[in-house]
Amino acid sequence: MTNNPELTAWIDAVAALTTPDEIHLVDGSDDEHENLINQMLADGTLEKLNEKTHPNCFLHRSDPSDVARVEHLTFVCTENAEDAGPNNNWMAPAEGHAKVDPLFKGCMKGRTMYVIPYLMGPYGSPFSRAGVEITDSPYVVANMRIMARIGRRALDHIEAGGSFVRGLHSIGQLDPNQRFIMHFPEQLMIKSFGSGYGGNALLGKKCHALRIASWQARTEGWLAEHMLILGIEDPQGNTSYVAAAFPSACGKTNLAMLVPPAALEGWKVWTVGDDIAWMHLGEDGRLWAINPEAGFFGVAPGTSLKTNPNCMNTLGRNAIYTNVAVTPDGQPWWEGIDGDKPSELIDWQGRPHDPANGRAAHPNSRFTVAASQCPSYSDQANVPQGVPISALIFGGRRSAVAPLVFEALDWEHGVFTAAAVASETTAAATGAVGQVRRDPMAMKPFCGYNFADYWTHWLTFKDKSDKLPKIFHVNWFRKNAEGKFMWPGFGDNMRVLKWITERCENKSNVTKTPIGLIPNGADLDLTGLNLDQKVVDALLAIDPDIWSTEVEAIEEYFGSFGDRLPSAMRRQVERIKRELTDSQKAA
Ligand code: GTP
Ligand code: SPV
Ligand code: MN
Repeated sequence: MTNNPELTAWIDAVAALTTPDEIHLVDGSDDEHENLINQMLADGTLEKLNEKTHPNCFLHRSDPSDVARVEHLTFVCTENAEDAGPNNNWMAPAEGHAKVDPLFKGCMKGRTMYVIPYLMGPYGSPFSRAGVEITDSPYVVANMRIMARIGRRALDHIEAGGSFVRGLHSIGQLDPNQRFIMHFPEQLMIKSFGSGYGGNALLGKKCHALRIASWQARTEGWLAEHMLILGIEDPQGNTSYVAAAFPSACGKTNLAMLVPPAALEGWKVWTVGDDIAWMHLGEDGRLWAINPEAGFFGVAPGTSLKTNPNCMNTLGRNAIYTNVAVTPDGQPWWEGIDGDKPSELIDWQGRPHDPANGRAAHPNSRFTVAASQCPSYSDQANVPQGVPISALIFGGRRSAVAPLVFEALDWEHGVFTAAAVASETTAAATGAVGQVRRDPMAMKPFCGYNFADYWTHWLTFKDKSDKLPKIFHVNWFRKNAEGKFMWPGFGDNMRVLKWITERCENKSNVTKTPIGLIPNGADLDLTGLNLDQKVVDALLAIDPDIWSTEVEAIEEYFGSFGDRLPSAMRRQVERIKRELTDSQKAA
């Protein structure tokens, strides 16, 4: 199958354990893909959607108990528990293997075992990394084909002697009680059992490109982050790049494909990536980012021509939809899509839609589609060295507390700000929705090691370069007393991006507050936006009382990391507390 002896030995060992009927080395060809699709149409794994309106599009309904990432069943298995940190579920590697290996025993009997060589990152990039996922799910193969660069060219990379991450996956019986997503960063290995869904099963994505890669990035001096990458072109035609980390289902895909409002004439946004960024310091001292992925696995609900036209124009063809609803004529449908709600729908579980059963599309229903189909796809997206990053943006979904935007004072304060991000939980993971939790750098579910060590790693960059990006914090999700979003969001987020771009050129003025630098009223371009000045003021206000409580919560959270917490984090807490007290006294 392959001339790489390590890979051959591993394939043989997995086959001996899982006893598949057949073994198929995935080459990524069109013929192979067509065969897989036909097989899935025949066995009901996929349903064909309306060929006229949605050419080459398919619907998959996952098991109703298998619709999102499962954080409580996700483990980081390191020799030393402290290395995984309080931010991860931990098991010793031997224990982890002993837990899952018996589940894999004979699990592919009657099934085909697919061996998918894949590359994360552009062909020819020194930053790209290879992996091999072995899976018994043809749905995973079809999705990996969109999300990563799979097949022959990835195998060439491995056969040329590169190391690769081993990912073993089986859907098992889709039993939530026999489901584990295990990571062995010291062994560059992933074992995932019992789920066919997204981040649990497409192992190149969160498991490899974040949990394993973040571990590698620390030891090798780079960053693997849960970030979109976009280019901002100004009316003069100059493009600068930013990367932004928001927690799952908090606006990365939407920001990455933003269409500026008409009033901001001449501004354009170019999409490089929508979920993951790998960043390296260049010889010029700047941070350069690549998108390791090749496709989007995006949230369907809320996506419309109004909110995200570039996305709607991306996903209408050659796409796989998971857990959306369908109209009687076979078109995908979800809450928030354009037009009126059709009187008849089939819901995400395949039943005639009855509002008594909840929403028609699952709140975490998704589309899988090639990035190259996106109208705003950047011509720099496949450049081997990546794009130079001028600003890093962090944020969360906070109905209160966090202002629309602020700028960190310097790198150390920026790392603190990112580490202190909190956000309301969403349907992207199982569990309660809408609960505020700390989600540092939007990496709570994805950092493959102790957050304290991760912040220390972030802080080391300060001494390595004086050309690091500026750091910002944003929040599109503030709500008023009626529970309505105060900021229009989506395309209008361009107004904040424009201010950020200007700040990177040290153009506009700011007001200093204890938590960071806030735009001066007139500097945030609100032309054409009919927003009451009172609302703008409220969006930018920093209330010292509310923030005192917030900083206490941050301090308490940091306390859970004990002695490993970098002293810079404590220093920032103390400074902000002191300055808040001063401003309370002054008031
Ligand atoms: P993952 O793929 O889970 O990582 O999510 P994501 O961070 O890419 O989030 P996405 O852009 O898919 O947005 C998630 C949800 O938030 C969707 O329902 C969007 O419609 C909604 N959303 C995105 N941006 C905004 C915004 O600026 N304002 C408001 N109110 N909602 C937004
Ligand atoms: C996320 O939850 O951040 C996602 C979807 O991007 S998943 O691939 O399931 O992780
Ligand atoms: Mn994501």
